Amino acid sequence: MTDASSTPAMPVTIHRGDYRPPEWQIPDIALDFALGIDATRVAAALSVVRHADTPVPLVLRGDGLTPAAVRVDAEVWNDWRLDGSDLIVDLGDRTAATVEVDTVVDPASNTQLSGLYASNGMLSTQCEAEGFRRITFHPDRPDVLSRYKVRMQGDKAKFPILLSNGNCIDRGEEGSDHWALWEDPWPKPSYLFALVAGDLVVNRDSFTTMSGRNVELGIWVRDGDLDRTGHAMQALKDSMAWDERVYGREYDLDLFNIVAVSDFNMGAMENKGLNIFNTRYILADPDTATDMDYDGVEGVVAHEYFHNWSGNRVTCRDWFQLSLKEGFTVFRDQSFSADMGSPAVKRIEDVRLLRAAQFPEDAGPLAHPIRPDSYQEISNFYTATIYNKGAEIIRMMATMVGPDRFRKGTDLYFDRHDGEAATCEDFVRAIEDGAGIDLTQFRRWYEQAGTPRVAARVDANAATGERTLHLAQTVPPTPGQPDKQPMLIPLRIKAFDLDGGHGDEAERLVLLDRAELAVPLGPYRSRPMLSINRGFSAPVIVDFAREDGELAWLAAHDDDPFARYEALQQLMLDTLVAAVSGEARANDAVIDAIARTLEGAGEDPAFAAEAVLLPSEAFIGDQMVTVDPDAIRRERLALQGAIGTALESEWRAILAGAAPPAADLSRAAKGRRRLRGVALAYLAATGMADIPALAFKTFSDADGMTERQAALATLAHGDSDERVAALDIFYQRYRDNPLVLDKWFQVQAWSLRPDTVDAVKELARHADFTLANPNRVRALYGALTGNQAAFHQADGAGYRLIADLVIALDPKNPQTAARMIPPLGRWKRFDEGRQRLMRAELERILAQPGLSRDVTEQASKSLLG
Ligand code: B3K
Ligand code: ZN
Repeated sequence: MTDASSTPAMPVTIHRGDYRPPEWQIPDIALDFALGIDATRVAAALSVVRHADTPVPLVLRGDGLTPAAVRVDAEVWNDWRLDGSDLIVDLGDRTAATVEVDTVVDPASNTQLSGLYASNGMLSTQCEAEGFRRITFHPDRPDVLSRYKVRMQGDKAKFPILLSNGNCIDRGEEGSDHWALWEDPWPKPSYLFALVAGDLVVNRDSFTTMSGRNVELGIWVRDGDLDRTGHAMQALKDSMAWDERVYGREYDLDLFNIVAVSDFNMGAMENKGLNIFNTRYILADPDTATDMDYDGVEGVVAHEYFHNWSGNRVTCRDWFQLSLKEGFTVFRDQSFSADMGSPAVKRIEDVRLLRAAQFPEDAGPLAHPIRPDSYQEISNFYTATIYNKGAEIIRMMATMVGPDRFRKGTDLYFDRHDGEAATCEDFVRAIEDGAGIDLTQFRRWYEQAGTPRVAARVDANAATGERTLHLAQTVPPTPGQPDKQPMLIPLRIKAFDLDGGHGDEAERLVLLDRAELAVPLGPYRSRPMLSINRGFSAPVIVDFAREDGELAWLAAHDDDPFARYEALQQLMLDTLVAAVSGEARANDAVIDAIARTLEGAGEDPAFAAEAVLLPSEAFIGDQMVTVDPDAIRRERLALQGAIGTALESEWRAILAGAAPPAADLSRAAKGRRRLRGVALAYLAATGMADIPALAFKTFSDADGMTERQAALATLAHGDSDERVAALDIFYQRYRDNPLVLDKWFQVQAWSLRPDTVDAVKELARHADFTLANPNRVRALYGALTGNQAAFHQADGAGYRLIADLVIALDPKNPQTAARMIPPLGRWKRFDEGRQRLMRAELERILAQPGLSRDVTEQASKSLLG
């Protein structure tokens, strides 16, 4: 297998409107693997059935494969040819046949981590979206569903454990080899195929389903990692119970296996009955994982488990429908995590992620609707838009109909489409029919890209005191979509009456379904306190001119915690944007609001910690016409320092008590640790002389990773001897633990120090840095692109570093290389000097010979702006 063979010179654009049903279906597949790290022989037998009315050849997609032999109905067959990398088999006028194709793949040299690859001496697969064609010739499209029987044979010592989808129905030995036969009774698309062979140990448990069936659960890891799998196992059992309770969905096999792999392009993969995970989302113990890592494990285990219904039992007709499974499954995992912890904090985290990752995507050259109309490389569409905006679209439907009717809709969806490859339209129609709602206009969320803006204003009839809320929406132009239609935007609002007059204090759901809408609020003696888009009921930007004191009032009194958070954030944002624009503005209102939030922190410290965090540098930049990264950094640090100084005693009091024991993972303990991290960061921004020693003490005293990492990150921003000592101690202690070593790279790339770009350049030459591991690449370079002032250093050194990375990584791992490009594509938002430098780097990338389709698509679209 040569990686270059998957690199066409001219990328072809695939259009959603060109969908045609498959001409051949494959009800059954038998695969026989003779396993080897450098050479695995794959014998595939496809039982094909023609669905086209007239004779058509069978087209089997391949990527880097050569057929070693082709047989049809057990006879050697010569009526085949290669068309590019695809195998075309002429079957004459047959309507059914068994087509056998033998291939050989080289897992050791598969650095793309797509298809069958070797990682740490074990073999594993990643087939979504189009990796199966790197293992054997196949239509490799999600609307071809088959029952799989998989035989695998290999050296007992090298591959003691042999796993695939479904149930193991037979096994045996042959000399130094052993073999296993797996059968998956559920028809599935090729992207859900999985195989793992290696030296693994298992954490076993079981789950009894709601109908009383016993399911054997296994989490497979490398020797030595077993004692870090407990949290993932608990999360799995919690997910299984939750999906039964909330969606009525029961697991459907006797076995559910998860394997953790250290080299993995994404977070995890929902292969039927055999989920494969990035170790990052399985392994956790208090010494090595932060509370946030624990939450990540729980959320991703749930996400992949939930795919068993939303994705596997009902799959996607084509890849344009990706959000059908991803948006819905993200919504399901978000709801699960909210139920397991704090709904308010979870909502804040999800909205923060949406604003950090999706809003910029929607506002830039790579903007696309949650159901895209075209793509060149589908791997580039595993985006925040498909996933996170997709989840918001599902959430809006749920908000509009309420939980009971939503459940009727999803029941109908699963009933109607079980065993099928469905479309987003199928989902919307099931919600319409099951929940009883007309979603005609709502469908525009699937069609139109861009984040809608809603301008809101309240006026009064002087004679009657009657107040009216005026709403006006605009959807910005995006690539290929210059003109937009009005969306259906559900806004939860409440107008508080501060003056004791008759007011409408009940929350209501306003459906903004046209360009402009006037909503009567009722009579109020004074201007009502408007709380709008409560709970972030719609993924939009609301522009509402506030009078002095309003945001502070809402931050203190709104009965929706998300709205309290939002008001305090807006107050901070207004203050920061004014400062960056050179307007003098007092910090008192922000400081008072934070003080008040801290007073109530005892009840919900996690909420308080979230609420008092300053908006990120990137989010401040998103509010500006031209982003000034240096001024944003300066003013944000200045405000942080001012808050640190003004509330010094409060922060010190938070830190004075002992930290909760690291093994205490209760909501309260996690919240207190989070607040302590925030307190330390505020104090550090003051520049007070004793802070490095205090941070170092926190670092040294820490009995777990949450406190240790927070203290290390704080020290990493500064210039103290303690910084050098802590980084060294951390490195020596964890140099053999790859996931923790990632943190060591990451905190240095996150540093607010002026020399961070140079430090990253240096770290890339560190003996422990490697381009072969996507986690390590993201830890160093991904952290740099998230460090706004460093990445956008005025001399362009940050841009150059990322472009150099993309160029070096593309021949090895195009998927991960392409994911580093979008930050360079935001050039339009910056000053002319930076624009020129960013574009020059995109041009330099595009000038490289033999670029992958992945990088070509992302870089060329990014250059267009
Ligand atoms: N469905 C996988 C994504 C795999 C994509 C690979 N290019 C992970 C998930 O969303 O659950
Ligand atoms: Zn998913």
